[in-house]
Amino acid sequence: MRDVTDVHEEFDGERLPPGQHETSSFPVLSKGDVPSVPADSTLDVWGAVDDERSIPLETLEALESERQRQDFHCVTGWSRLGCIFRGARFRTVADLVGTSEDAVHVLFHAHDGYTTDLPLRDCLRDGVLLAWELDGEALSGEHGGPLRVVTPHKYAYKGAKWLSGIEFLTERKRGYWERRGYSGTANPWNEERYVSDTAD
Ligand SMILES: Nc1nc2c(c(=O)[nH]1)N[C@H]1C(S)=C(S)[C@@H](COP(=O)(O)O)O[C@H]1N2
Ligand SMILES: [Mo]
Repeated sequence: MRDVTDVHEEFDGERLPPGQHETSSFPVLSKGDVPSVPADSTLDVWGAVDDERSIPLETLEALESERQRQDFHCVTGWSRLGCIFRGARFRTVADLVGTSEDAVHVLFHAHDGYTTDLPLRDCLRDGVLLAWELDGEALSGEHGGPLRVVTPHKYAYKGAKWLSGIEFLTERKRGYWERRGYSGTANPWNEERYVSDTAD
């Protein structure tokens, strides 16, 4: 198992980022109800890629996967330390479709209409997983099953639950919360919560 709970060292911070408190439960935070995700759903990948694809979830789960220990920081102030996720790395999927030379940004799409965006380089890190397992069990619906993104180096709104698509972009498009004033960069150790905290 890969342990990425040391990611705070890269940002010269403590394991618990400033202004966060630790919770042992795993709260659920969604903008609406849990959407129904069809059993035969696919992960659609399009935009600035060589090979646009609709990947059946069972194909995705047959790719090389990894178990990781990660911390999870919600922008509203709670952190759950030491979550064990299993999933495929974002990078594995990027390699599968081949990213165009001018791809610089990514917009994640979800079955509840949620979107969130990140620079491509932030998505290619080891810790960014398309996850289907949490703490040894299939990811529950409320936590984003069957497939969600986790981004341990960012506030958790960067991790789309009920992932339906990945759009590769040549320039930034903003996601759901990013259009409503949340930080584009979302670094928990710099407390980049709202746009006024950051450059963008
Ligand atoms: N599709 C979707 N993904 C989402 C959200 C959402 O509303 N819809 N909320 C985000 C927010 S703000 C957080 S903190 C985490 C919460 O994940 P959890 O409910 O598993 O704790 O999911 C993120 N991903
Ligand atoms: Mo959040």
